[in-house]
Amino acid sequence: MKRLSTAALDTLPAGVGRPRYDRRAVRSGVVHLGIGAFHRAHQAAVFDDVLNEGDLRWGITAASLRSPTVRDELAPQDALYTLVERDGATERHRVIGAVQAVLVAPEQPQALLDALAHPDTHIVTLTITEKGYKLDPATGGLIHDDLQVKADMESLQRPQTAPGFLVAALAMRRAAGRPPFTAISCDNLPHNGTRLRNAVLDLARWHDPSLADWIAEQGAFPETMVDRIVPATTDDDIRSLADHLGFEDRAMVKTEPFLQWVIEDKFCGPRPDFGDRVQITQSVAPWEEAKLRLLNGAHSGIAYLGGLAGIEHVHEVLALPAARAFVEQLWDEAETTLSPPAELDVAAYRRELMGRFDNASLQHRTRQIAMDGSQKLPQRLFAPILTRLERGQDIAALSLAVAAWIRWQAGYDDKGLAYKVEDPLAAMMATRLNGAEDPAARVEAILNFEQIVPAALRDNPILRSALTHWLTILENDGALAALAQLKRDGE
Ligand code: CS2
Repeated sequence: MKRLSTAALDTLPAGVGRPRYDRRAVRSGVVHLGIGAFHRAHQAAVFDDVLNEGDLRWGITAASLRSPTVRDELAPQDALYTLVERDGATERHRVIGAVQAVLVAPEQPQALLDALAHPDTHIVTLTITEKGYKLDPATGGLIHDDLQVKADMESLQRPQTAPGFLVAALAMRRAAGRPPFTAISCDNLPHNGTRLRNAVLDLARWHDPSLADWIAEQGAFPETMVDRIVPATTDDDIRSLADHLGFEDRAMVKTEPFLQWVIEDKFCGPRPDFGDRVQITQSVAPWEEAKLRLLNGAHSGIAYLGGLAGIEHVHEVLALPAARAFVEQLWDEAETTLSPPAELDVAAYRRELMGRFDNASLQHRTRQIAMDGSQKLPQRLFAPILTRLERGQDIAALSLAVAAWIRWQAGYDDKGLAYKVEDPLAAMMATRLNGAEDPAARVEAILNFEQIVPAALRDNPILRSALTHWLTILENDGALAALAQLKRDGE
Protein backbone atom coordinates (compact mmCIF):
# COMPACT_ATOMS: atom_id res chain seq x y z
CA MET A 1 0.00 0.00 0.00
CA LYS A 2 1.20 3.51 -0.82
CA ARG A 3 2.27 5.81 1.97
CA LEU A 4 0.47 9.00 2.90
CA SER A 5 2.19 11.90 1.10
CA THR A 6 1.56 15.27 -0.50
CA ALA A 7 0.43 13.48 -3.66
CA ALA A 8 -2.12 11.48 -1.64
CA LEU A 9 -3.84 14.55 -0.19
CA ASP A 10 -6.14 15.06 -3.17
CA THR A 11 -7.44 11.52 -3.13
CA LEU A 12 -8.14 11.07 0.56
CA PRO A 13 -11.74 10.17 1.44
CA ALA A 14 -14.11 13.07 2.04
CA GLY A 15 -14.30 13.99 5.70
CA VAL A 16 -10.56 13.64 6.29
CA GLY A 17 -9.26 17.08 7.25
CA ARG A 18 -6.09 18.30 5.50
CA PRO A 19 -3.93 21.42 5.37
CA ARG A 20 -5.82 24.33 3.79
CA TYR A 21 -2.61 26.31 3.35
CA ASP A 22 0.22 26.10 0.84
CA ARG A 23 2.85 24.12 2.72
CA ARG A 24 5.61 25.42 0.44
CA ALA A 25 4.92 28.98 1.60
CA VAL A 26 5.20 28.15 5.31
CA ARG A 27 8.14 29.49 7.32
CA SER A 28 9.50 27.70 10.34
CA GLY A 29 8.73 29.88 13.36
CA VAL A 30 8.82 27.02 15.84
CA VAL A 31 11.50 24.51 16.70
CA HIS A 32 10.26 21.61 18.75
CA LEU A 33 12.51 19.34 20.81
CA GLY A 34 11.18 15.83 21.43
CA ILE A 35 8.91 14.84 18.57
CA GLY A 36 6.97 12.04 20.20
CA ALA A 37 3.29 11.26 19.81
CA PHE A 38 2.32 13.87 22.40
CA HIS A 39 3.75 16.77 20.44
CA ARG A 40 2.16 15.56 17.22
CA ALA A 41 -1.25 15.36 18.92
CA HIS A 42 -0.97 18.58 20.90
CA GLN A 43 1.21 21.57 19.99
CA ALA A 44 1.54 20.55 16.32
CA ALA A 45 -2.26 20.41 16.01
CA VAL A 46 -2.52 23.90 17.50
CA PHE A 47 0.11 25.37 15.16
CA ASP A 48 -1.62 23.60 12.27
CA ASP A 49 -4.82 25.48 13.22
CA VAL A 50 -2.87 28.74 13.16
CA LEU A 51 -1.51 27.89 9.69
CA ASN A 52 -5.00 26.98 8.49
CA GLU A 53 -6.06 30.45 9.52
CA GLY A 54 -3.48 31.93 7.20
CA ASP A 55 -0.58 33.01 9.42
CA LEU A 56 2.17 31.08 7.67
CA ARG A 57 5.00 32.02 10.04
CA TRP A 58 4.35 29.07 12.34
CA GLY A 59 5.56 25.88 10.72
CA ILE A 60 7.57 23.50 12.90
CA THR A 61 11.09 22.14 12.56
CA ALA A 62 10.99 19.23 14.95
CA ALA A 63 13.87 17.32 16.46
CA SER A 64 14.28 14.04 18.13
CA LEU A 65 17.00 14.13 20.75
CA ARG A 66 17.71 10.42 20.55
CA SER A 67 16.12 8.02 18.14
CA PRO A 68 15.62 8.35 14.37
CA THR A 69 12.28 6.44 14.47
CA VAL A 70 9.89 9.36 13.99
CA ARG A 71 12.10 10.95 11.33
CA ASP A 72 12.20 7.64 9.45
CA GLU A 73 8.41 7.29 9.71
CA LEU A 74 7.73 10.84 8.56
CA ALA A 75 10.39 11.20 5.84
CA PRO A 76 8.65 9.03 3.21
CA GLN A 77 5.39 10.87 4.00
CA ASP A 78 6.60 14.42 3.30
CA ALA A 79 6.31 14.89 7.09
CA LEU A 80 2.52 14.51 6.90
CA TYR A 81 0.67 12.42 9.44
CA THR A 82 -2.89 11.78 10.53
CA LEU A 83 -4.34 12.78 13.84
CA VAL A 84 -7.08 10.33 14.76
CA GLU A 85 -9.46 11.64 17.41
CA ARG A 86 -11.51 8.90 19.01
CA ASP A 87 -14.49 9.25 21.22
CA GLY A 88 -16.34 5.99 21.74
CA ALA A 89 -17.60 4.96 18.33
CA THR A 90 -16.85 8.32 16.71
CA GLU A 91 -13.58 8.85 14.89
CA ARG A 92 -12.30 12.07 13.27
CA HIS A 93 -9.32 12.14 10.95
CA ARG A 94 -7.18 15.09 10.12
CA VAL A 95 -3.88 15.25 8.26
CA ILE A 96 -1.50 17.66 9.95
CA GLY A 97 0.93 19.61 7.78
CA ALA A 98 2.59 21.83 10.38
CA VAL A 99 5.74 19.74 10.74
CA GLN A 100 8.12 20.72 7.97
CA ALA A 101 11.22 18.76 8.80
CA VAL A 102 12.45 16.32 11.41
CA LEU A 103 16.05 16.40 12.56
CA VAL A 104 17.74 13.72 14.63
CA ALA A 105 19.94 15.61 17.06
CA PRO A 106 22.79 13.10 17.44
CA GLU A 107 23.09 12.80 13.63
CA GLN A 108 22.69 16.48 12.74
CA PRO A 109 23.55 18.61 15.75
CA GLN A 110 24.62 21.56 13.61
CA ALA A 111 21.42 21.53 11.56
CA LEU A 112 19.42 21.65 14.77
CA LEU A 113 21.52 24.49 16.16
CA ASP A 114 21.12 26.40 12.88
CA ALA A 115 17.34 25.96 13.05
CA LEU A 116 17.27 27.16 16.66
CA ALA A 117 19.44 30.17 15.80
CA HIS A 118 17.55 31.02 12.59
CA PRO A 119 15.97 34.50 12.47
CA ASP A 120 12.55 32.99 11.61
CA THR A 121 12.53 30.95 14.82
CA HIS A 122 10.60 32.76 17.54
CA ILE A 123 9.33 29.91 19.70
CA VAL A 124 10.94 26.70 20.93
CA THR A 125 8.61 24.13 22.44
CA LEU A 126 9.80 21.08 24.36
CA THR A 127 8.33 17.70 25.25
CA ILE A 128 11.40 15.90 26.51
CA THR A 129 9.68 14.12 29.45
CA GLU A 130 10.37 14.77 33.11
CA LYS A 131 13.83 13.21 33.03
CA GLY A 132 14.98 15.32 30.06
CA TYR A 133 15.50 18.41 32.22
CA LYS A 134 18.41 16.76 34.04
CA LEU A 135 17.62 18.70 37.18
CA ASP A 136 18.53 17.57 40.65
CA PRO A 137 15.46 18.08 42.89
CA ALA A 138 17.72 18.44 45.90
CA THR A 139 19.74 21.38 44.51
CA GLY A 140 17.40 22.74 41.82
CA GLY A 141 20.41 22.86 39.45
CA LEU A 142 21.61 20.40 36.82
CA ILE A 143 22.62 16.89 37.83
CA HIS A 144 26.32 17.56 37.51
CA ASP A 145 27.36 13.91 37.56
CA ASP A 146 25.00 12.96 34.72
CA LEU A 147 27.17 11.85 31.79
CA GLN A 148 25.37 13.96 29.20
CA VAL A 149 25.35 17.02 31.46
CA LYS A 150 29.08 16.49 32.03
CA ALA A 151 29.65 16.38 28.28
CA ASP A 152 27.69 19.61 27.81
CA MET A 153 29.66 21.24 30.61
CA GLU A 154 32.86 20.30 28.86
CA SER A 155 31.85 21.54 25.42
CA LEU A 156 28.78 22.68 23.54
CA GLN A 157 30.20 21.80 20.11
CA ARG A 158 27.86 18.81 19.87
CA PRO A 159 25.29 19.28 22.61
CA GLN A 160 23.85 16.15 24.25
CA THR A 161 20.98 17.53 26.29
CA ALA A 162 18.03 19.81 25.58
CA PRO A 163 19.44 22.54 27.84
CA GLY A 164 22.75 22.12 25.98
CA PHE A 165 21.12 22.76 22.59
CA LEU A 166 19.26 25.78 23.91
CA VAL A 167 22.35 27.34 25.48
CA ALA A 168 24.51 26.77 22.39
CA ALA A 169 21.80 28.19 20.11
CA LEU A 170 21.18 31.18 22.37
CA ALA A 171 24.92 31.92 22.26
CA MET A 172 24.74 31.85 18.45
CA ARG A 173 21.76 34.22 18.49
CA ARG A 174 23.51 36.64 20.80
CA ALA A 175 26.66 36.57 18.66
CA ALA A 176 24.55 37.27 15.55
CA GLY A 177 22.76 40.16 17.27
CA ARG A 178 19.44 38.32 17.29
CA PRO A 179 17.00 38.26 20.19
CA PRO A 180 16.43 35.03 22.12
CA PHE A 181 13.43 32.82 21.40
CA THR A 182 10.60 32.08 23.81
CA ALA A 183 11.27 28.61 25.23
CA ILE A 184 8.07 26.81 26.18
CA SER A 185 8.34 23.65 28.23
CA CYS A 186 5.34 21.39 27.61
CA ASP A 187 6.14 18.65 30.08
CA ASN A 188 4.02 17.56 33.02
CA LEU A 189 6.08 19.23 35.69
CA PRO A 190 5.10 21.91 38.16
CA HIS A 191 6.71 25.21 37.23
CA ASN A 192 8.03 23.66 34.05
CA GLY A 193 9.09 27.06 32.67
CA THR A 194 11.12 27.89 35.76
CA ARG A 195 12.73 24.47 35.66
CA LEU A 196 13.73 24.89 32.05
CA ARG A 197 15.05 28.37 32.81
CA ASN A 198 17.07 27.02 35.74
CA ALA A 199 18.56 24.26 33.62
CA VAL A 200 19.48 26.68 30.82
CA LEU A 201 20.88 29.38 33.10
CA ASP A 202 22.87 26.86 35.13
CA LEU A 203 24.61 25.56 32.00
CA ALA A 204 24.98 29.00 30.42
CA ARG A 205 26.55 30.41 33.58
CA TRP A 206 29.03 27.56 33.66
CA HIS A 207 30.23 28.44 30.16
CA ASP A 208 29.82 32.20 30.10
CA PRO A 209 28.23 34.25 32.89
CA SER A 210 27.52 37.16 30.54
CA LEU A 211 25.51 34.81 28.29
CA ALA A 212 23.51 33.69 31.32
CA ASP A 213 22.80 37.33 32.22
CA TRP A 214 21.68 38.07 28.66
CA ILE A 215 19.32 35.05 28.65
CA ALA A 216 17.99 35.94 32.08
CA GLU A 217 17.25 39.52 31.00
CA GLN A 218 16.00 39.01 27.48
CA GLY A 219 14.76 35.42 27.24
CA ALA A 220 11.39 34.06 28.27
CA PHE A 221 10.44 30.71 29.74
CA PRO A 222 6.69 30.75 30.33
CA GLU A 223 5.04 28.15 32.54
CA THR A 224 2.52 25.95 30.79
CA MET A 225 -0.09 23.32 31.42
CA VAL A 226 -0.64 20.85 28.62
CA ASP A 227 -3.35 18.25 28.53
CA ARG A 228 -4.34 15.62 26.03
CA ILE A 229 -4.37 11.86 26.46
CA VAL A 230 -2.19 10.34 23.74
CA PRO A 231 -1.82 6.56 23.95
CA ALA A 232 1.00 4.89 22.03
CA THR A 233 0.03 3.89 18.49
CA THR A 234 -0.33 0.16 17.79
CA ASP A 235 -0.02 -1.81 14.54
CA ASP A 236 -3.78 -2.36 14.69
CA ASP A 237 -4.30 1.42 14.75
CA ILE A 238 -2.11 1.78 11.66
CA ARG A 239 -3.94 -1.02 9.85
CA SER A 240 -7.39 0.33 10.61
CA LEU A 241 -6.40 3.85 9.52
CA ALA A 242 -4.96 2.43 6.27
CA ASP A 243 -8.31 0.70 5.60
CA HIS A 244 -10.00 4.06 5.93
CA LEU A 245 -7.49 6.30 4.12
CA GLY A 246 -6.38 3.94 1.40
CA PHE A 247 -2.82 4.94 2.34
CA GLU A 248 -0.47 3.70 5.01
CA ASP A 249 0.51 6.24 7.67
CA ARG A 250 3.24 4.96 9.96
CA ALA A 251 3.44 8.24 11.86
CA MET A 252 -0.23 8.54 12.80
CA VAL A 253 -1.20 9.45 16.34
CA LYS A 254 -4.42 8.63 18.15
CA THR A 255 -5.93 10.80 20.80
CA GLU A 256 -9.11 12.05 22.44
CA PRO A 257 -11.14 15.11 21.33
CA PHE A 258 -10.08 17.02 24.48
CA LEU A 259 -7.13 19.42 24.26
CA GLN A 260 -6.03 22.05 26.74
CA TRP A 261 -3.01 24.34 26.65
CA VAL A 262 -2.54 27.09 29.21
CA ILE A 263 0.50 29.33 28.71
CA GLU A 264 1.81 32.05 30.99
CA ASP A 265 1.68 35.46 29.36
CA LYS A 266 5.44 35.78 29.10
CA PHE A 267 6.85 35.83 25.56
CA CYS A 268 9.99 37.65 24.48
CA GLY A 269 9.15 37.85 20.79
CA PRO A 270 6.37 37.30 18.28
CA ARG A 271 3.67 34.76 18.96
CA PRO A 272 0.73 33.65 16.85
CA ASP A 273 -2.84 34.59 17.55
CA PHE A 274 -3.87 31.35 19.20
CA GLY A 275 -7.52 32.39 19.32
CA ASP A 276 -9.43 30.41 21.92
CA ARG A 277 -7.33 27.26 21.46
CA VAL A 278 -4.82 28.37 24.06
CA GLN A 279 -5.49 30.08 27.36
CA ILE A 280 -2.94 32.81 27.93
CA THR A 281 -2.87 33.68 31.60
CA GLN A 282 -0.82 35.44 34.27
CA SER A 283 -0.68 32.40 36.50
CA VAL A 284 -0.44 28.83 35.30
CA ALA A 285 0.46 27.19 38.62
CA PRO A 286 -3.12 26.59 39.84
CA TRP A 287 -4.05 24.96 36.51
CA GLU A 288 -0.93 22.89 36.47
CA GLU A 289 -1.36 21.72 40.02
CA ALA A 290 -5.00 20.72 39.50
CA LYS A 291 -4.14 18.78 36.36
CA LEU A 292 -1.09 17.05 37.83
CA ARG A 293 -2.81 16.02 41.05
CA LEU A 294 -6.21 15.06 39.62
CA LEU A 295 -5.55 13.69 36.14
CA ASN A 296 -1.97 12.53 36.42
CA GLY A 297 -2.20 11.45 40.07
CA ALA A 298 -5.19 9.23 39.31
CA HIS A 299 -3.49 7.98 36.15
CA SER A 300 -0.45 6.77 38.09
CA GLY A 301 -2.62 5.06 40.70
CA ILE A 302 -4.67 3.36 37.98
CA ALA A 303 -1.51 2.34 36.14
CA TYR A 304 0.20 0.61 39.07
CA LEU A 305 -2.89 -0.96 40.66
CA GLY A 306 -4.36 -1.97 37.30
CA GLY A 307 -0.97 -3.10 36.01
CA LEU A 308 -0.39 -5.27 39.10
CA ALA A 309 -3.85 -6.80 38.63
CA GLY A 310 -2.78 -7.67 35.08
CA ILE A 311 -5.25 -5.25 33.46
CA GLU A 312 -4.04 -3.84 30.18
CA HIS A 313 -6.01 -0.63 29.65
CA VAL A 314 -7.18 2.32 31.74
CA HIS A 315 -10.86 1.98 30.83
CA GLU A 316 -10.80 -1.70 31.84
CA VAL A 317 -9.43 -0.80 35.26
CA LEU A 318 -12.25 1.70 35.71
CA ALA A 319 -14.84 -0.91 34.85
CA LEU A 320 -14.19 -2.23 38.38
CA PRO A 321 -16.37 -0.44 40.94
CA ALA A 322 -13.59 -0.59 43.54
CA ALA A 323 -11.16 1.11 41.15
CA ARG A 324 -13.67 3.88 40.46
CA ALA A 325 -14.18 4.34 44.18
CA PHE A 326 -10.39 4.54 44.58
CA VAL A 327 -10.15 7.27 41.94
CA GLU A 328 -12.98 9.26 43.52
CA GLN A 329 -11.36 8.98 46.93
CA LEU A 330 -7.95 9.96 45.58
CA TRP A 331 -9.60 13.00 44.01
CA ASP A 332 -11.38 13.84 47.28
CA GLU A 333 -8.02 13.77 49.02
CA ALA A 334 -6.10 15.66 46.31
CA GLU A 335 -8.80 18.27 45.79
CA THR A 336 -8.41 19.73 49.27
CA THR A 337 -4.76 20.50 48.51
CA LEU A 338 -5.54 22.66 45.46
CA SER A 339 -6.15 26.37 45.01
CA PRO A 340 -8.04 25.99 41.74
CA PRO A 341 -8.39 28.92 39.38
CA ALA A 342 -11.76 30.69 39.60
CA GLU A 343 -12.65 29.49 36.08
CA LEU A 344 -12.16 25.84 37.03
CA ASP A 345 -15.26 24.01 38.28
CA VAL A 346 -13.54 21.09 39.98
CA ALA A 347 -16.66 18.94 40.28
CA ALA A 348 -17.36 19.30 36.57
CA TYR A 349 -13.67 18.73 35.78
CA ARG A 350 -13.73 15.47 37.75
CA ARG A 351 -16.84 14.26 35.95
CA GLU A 352 -15.34 15.08 32.59
CA LEU A 353 -12.08 13.40 33.56
CA MET A 354 -13.79 10.17 34.50
CA GLY A 355 -15.47 10.24 31.09
CA ARG A 356 -12.09 10.72 29.42
CA PHE A 357 -10.63 7.77 31.36
CA ASP A 358 -13.66 5.69 30.33
CA ASN A 359 -13.01 6.33 26.62
CA ALA A 360 -12.61 2.68 25.56
CA SER A 361 -11.61 3.50 22.01
CA LEU A 362 -8.32 5.02 23.19
CA GLN A 363 -6.92 1.71 24.45
CA HIS A 364 -4.56 3.55 26.79
CA ARG A 365 -2.17 1.02 28.29
CA THR A 366 -1.49 0.99 32.01
CA ARG A 367 2.13 0.03 31.24
CA GLN A 368 2.63 3.24 29.26
CA ILE A 369 1.63 5.39 32.23
CA ALA A 370 3.63 3.22 34.65
CA MET A 371 6.89 4.35 33.03
CA ASP A 372 9.24 6.73 34.84
CA GLY A 373 7.35 6.72 38.13
CA SER A 374 10.33 8.11 40.03
CA GLN A 375 10.07 11.25 37.90
CA LYS A 376 6.30 11.54 38.14
CA LEU A 377 5.33 10.68 41.71
CA PRO A 378 6.74 13.77 43.45
CA GLN A 379 4.36 16.21 41.76
CA ARG A 380 1.46 13.79 41.34
CA LEU A 381 1.31 12.06 44.73
CA PHE A 382 3.97 13.15 47.21
CA ALA A 383 3.05 16.84 46.93
CA PRO A 384 -0.63 16.37 47.90
CA ILE A 385 0.40 13.83 50.58
CA LEU A 386 2.71 16.41 52.13
CA THR A 387 -0.01 19.05 52.27
CA ARG A 388 -2.56 16.68 53.75
CA LEU A 389 -0.19 15.37 56.41
CA GLU A 390 0.76 18.91 57.39
CA ARG A 391 -2.93 19.54 57.97
CA GLY A 392 -3.49 16.29 59.84
CA GLN A 393 -5.70 14.85 57.08
CA ASP A 394 -5.80 11.19 56.09
CA ILE A 395 -4.03 9.86 53.01
CA ALA A 396 -5.62 6.44 52.47
CA ALA A 397 -6.03 6.52 48.67
CA LEU A 398 -2.92 8.60 47.95
CA SER A 399 -0.77 6.25 50.01
CA LEU A 400 -2.30 3.19 48.32
CA ALA A 401 -1.21 4.63 44.97
CA VAL A 402 2.35 5.17 46.24
CA ALA A 403 2.48 1.68 47.77
CA ALA A 404 1.36 0.21 44.42
CA TRP A 405 4.26 2.01 42.74
CA ILE A 406 6.68 0.51 45.30
CA ARG A 407 5.18 -2.94 44.68
CA TRP A 408 5.51 -2.33 40.91
CA GLN A 409 9.30 -2.18 41.28
CA ALA A 410 9.34 -5.94 41.91
CA GLY A 411 9.01 -6.48 38.15
CA TYR A 412 6.20 -9.07 38.20
CA ASP A 413 2.45 -8.68 38.59
CA ASP A 414 -0.04 -10.39 40.89
CA LYS A 415 -0.25 -13.34 38.52
CA GLY A 416 3.52 -13.70 38.50
CA LEU A 417 3.90 -12.29 35.00
CA ALA A 418 7.25 -10.51 34.60
CA TYR A 419 7.65 -7.07 33.01
CA LYS A 420 10.49 -4.61 32.66
CA VAL A 421 10.41 -1.66 35.05
CA GLU A 422 11.05 1.36 32.82
CA ASP A 423 12.50 4.11 34.94
CA PRO A 424 15.82 5.95 34.97
CA LEU A 425 16.21 4.95 38.64
CA ALA A 426 14.97 1.36 38.19
CA ALA A 427 18.35 -0.27 38.78
CA MET A 428 19.08 1.83 41.87
CA MET A 429 15.65 1.15 43.33
CA ALA A 430 15.95 -2.58 42.62
CA THR A 431 19.31 -2.75 44.40
CA ARG A 432 17.96 -1.05 47.48
CA LEU A 433 14.77 -3.12 47.49
CA ASN A 434 16.70 -6.37 47.13
CA GLY A 435 18.41 -5.81 50.42
CA ALA A 436 15.12 -5.14 52.24
CA GLU A 437 13.52 -8.07 54.01
CA ASP A 438 9.93 -7.09 54.65
CA PRO A 439 7.39 -4.46 53.56
CA ALA A 440 8.47 -2.03 56.29
CA ALA A 441 12.09 -2.26 55.15
CA ARG A 442 11.09 -1.85 51.51
CA VAL A 443 9.09 1.27 52.36
CA GLU A 444 12.07 2.61 54.26
CA ALA A 445 14.41 1.86 51.34
CA ILE A 446 12.23 3.84 48.96
CA LEU A 447 11.50 6.73 51.31
CA ASN A 448 15.23 7.25 51.65
CA PHE A 449 15.54 8.28 48.01
CA GLU A 450 16.17 11.98 48.24
CA GLN A 451 15.80 12.35 44.45
CA ILE A 452 12.19 11.17 44.73
CA VAL A 453 10.75 11.81 48.17
CA PRO A 454 10.59 15.34 49.62
CA ALA A 455 12.73 15.74 52.74
CA ALA A 456 9.73 16.59 54.91
CA LEU A 457 8.17 13.21 54.17
CA ARG A 458 11.16 10.92 54.52
CA ASP A 459 10.78 10.32 58.24
CA ASN A 460 7.06 10.85 58.53
CA PRO A 461 5.70 8.03 60.71
CA ILE A 462 2.13 8.32 59.37
CA LEU A 463 3.25 7.96 55.78
CA ARG A 464 5.57 5.12 56.71
CA SER A 465 2.87 3.15 58.45
CA ALA A 466 0.26 3.82 55.73
CA LEU A 467 2.67 2.62 53.05
CA THR A 468 3.68 -0.44 55.05
CA HIS A 469 0.02 -1.30 55.63
CA TRP A 470 -0.80 -1.14 51.93
CA LEU A 471 2.39 -2.76 50.71
CA THR A 472 1.73 -5.73 53.00
CA ILE A 473 -1.76 -6.19 51.54
CA LEU A 474 -0.48 -5.68 47.98
CA GLU A 475 2.27 -8.26 48.43
CA ASN A 476 0.14 -10.83 50.24
CA ASP A 477 -3.24 -10.47 48.57
CA GLY A 478 -2.76 -8.36 45.44
CA ALA A 479 -4.00 -5.09 44.00
CA LEU A 480 -7.67 -6.09 43.73
CA ALA A 481 -7.73 -7.03 47.42
CA ALA A 482 -6.16 -3.67 48.31
CA LEU A 483 -8.77 -1.82 46.27
CA ALA A 484 -11.56 -3.81 47.94
CA GLN A 485 -10.09 -3.01 51.34
CA LEU A 486 -9.98 0.71 50.58
CA LYS A 487 -13.59 0.60 49.47
CA ARG A 488 -14.66 -1.25 52.63
CA ASP A 489 -12.74 1.21 54.81
CA GLY A 490 -14.62 4.06 53.16
CA GLU A 491 -18.07 2.60 53.70
C1 CS2 B 1 0.07 10.12 31.73
C2 CS2 B 1 0.12 11.39 30.89
O1 CS2 B 1 1.75 8.69 30.91
C3 CS2 B 1 1.41 9.45 31.82
O2 CS2 B 1 2.11 9.60 32.81
O3 CS2 B 1 -0.43 10.42 32.99
O4 CS2 B 1 0.85 11.22 29.73
C4 CS2 B 1 -1.30 11.91 30.57
O5 CS2 B 1 -1.95 11.06 29.67
C5 CS2 B 1 -1.24 13.31 30.01
O6 CS2 B 1 -0.58 14.14 30.90
C6 CS2 B 1 -2.63 13.84 29.72
O7 CS2 B 1 -2.56 15.19 29.45
